[in-house]
Amino acid sequence: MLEQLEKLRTEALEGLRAVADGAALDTWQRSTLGRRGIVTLITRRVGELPKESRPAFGKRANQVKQELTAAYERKATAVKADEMERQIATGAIDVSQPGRPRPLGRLHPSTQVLREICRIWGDMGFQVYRSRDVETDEYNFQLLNMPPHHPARDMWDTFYTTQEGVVLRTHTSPGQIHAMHDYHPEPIRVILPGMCYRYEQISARSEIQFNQVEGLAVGKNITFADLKGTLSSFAGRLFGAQIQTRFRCQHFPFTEPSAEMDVECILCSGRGCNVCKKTGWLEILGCGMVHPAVLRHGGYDPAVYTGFAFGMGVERPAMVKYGIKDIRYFWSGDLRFLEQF
Ligand code: FA5
Repeated sequence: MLEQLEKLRTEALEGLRAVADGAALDTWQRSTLGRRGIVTLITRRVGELPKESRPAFGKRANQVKQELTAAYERKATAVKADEMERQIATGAIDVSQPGRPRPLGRLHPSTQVLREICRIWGDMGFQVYRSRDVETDEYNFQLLNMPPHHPARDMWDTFYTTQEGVVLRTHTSPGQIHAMHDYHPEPIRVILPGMCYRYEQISARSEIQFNQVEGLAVGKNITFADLKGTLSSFAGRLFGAQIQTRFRCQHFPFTEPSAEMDVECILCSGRGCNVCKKTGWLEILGCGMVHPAVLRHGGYDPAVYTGFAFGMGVERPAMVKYGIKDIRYFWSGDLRFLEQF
């Protein structure tokens, strides 16, 4: 049987030498080294030999198998290279054609603008403070000067959970109280970015989930002029120094006095469109001086400390910045929209 093995080896190597293309190579591989190939078949017959001859035969059969496998691999590389050269020569592969670009993932436009907003506030000396998405009624409302049944709660259409007193935060303002508890009695200058949730009528400018960036400064002698100057400076950095802004009176239970800041609608250059409700202005944030009751809830004495706070959307400024006409694009998952950023 050993002679048979040697003969088989010589014939297999000769056969391999004659192989000229991929198809013939596959056939050779199957008939020689495959599960039903001759090498496998002869190795299985080892049991027919006398016991004392079996180890020598087994050893040699392994050597032959390894030798043929190595020869096959060398041949496969050579055949592949030959075939490639033939294809190039006959023009089947156009090596001058530019490669196809691989599609790359990218950051969501909200994330891009959120990061830019955080970077600007960082440059202006504000630290990022992370607060929670799931809040208690106490922090989302009561400590912000809205006791149970207070009518001002209607300003935020709230998602309540099945757990009593637990809500999805409707704004990032409850983070103000967490920050005050953590920083007390030090002065504070923080921003609080995060997702907010409201049971809203969805429209071109309102979504049920959106990002906000809250800001809070607490210290001694902080005035409304500081608030106006800081926010105007921020708007200039985000939209460009030429952007027009305006402050309007507003009411928030947790600030007194309160205001809203609008920026000129870039989409219609102030002429009036659906997004700005024909006013030429887009509201991007609410703000005001921290209410004395809120300072007290945070542990700060309002006779000594004052502060300002603001809460801005992220998607609305992004709409202004990039000329996006409908907020619903943000969470639509439409790649034609996302790939533009
Ligand atoms: C508030 O949420 C207040 N907490 C802001 C505040 C903070 C006032 C601190 C005073 C002091 P308002 O509901 O107006 O206010 O929302 C603030 C900003 O979030 C809006 O100007 C807007 O840019 C964005 N926003 C509000 N609702 C939506 C919505 N449904 N879809 C997208 N953006 C929204």
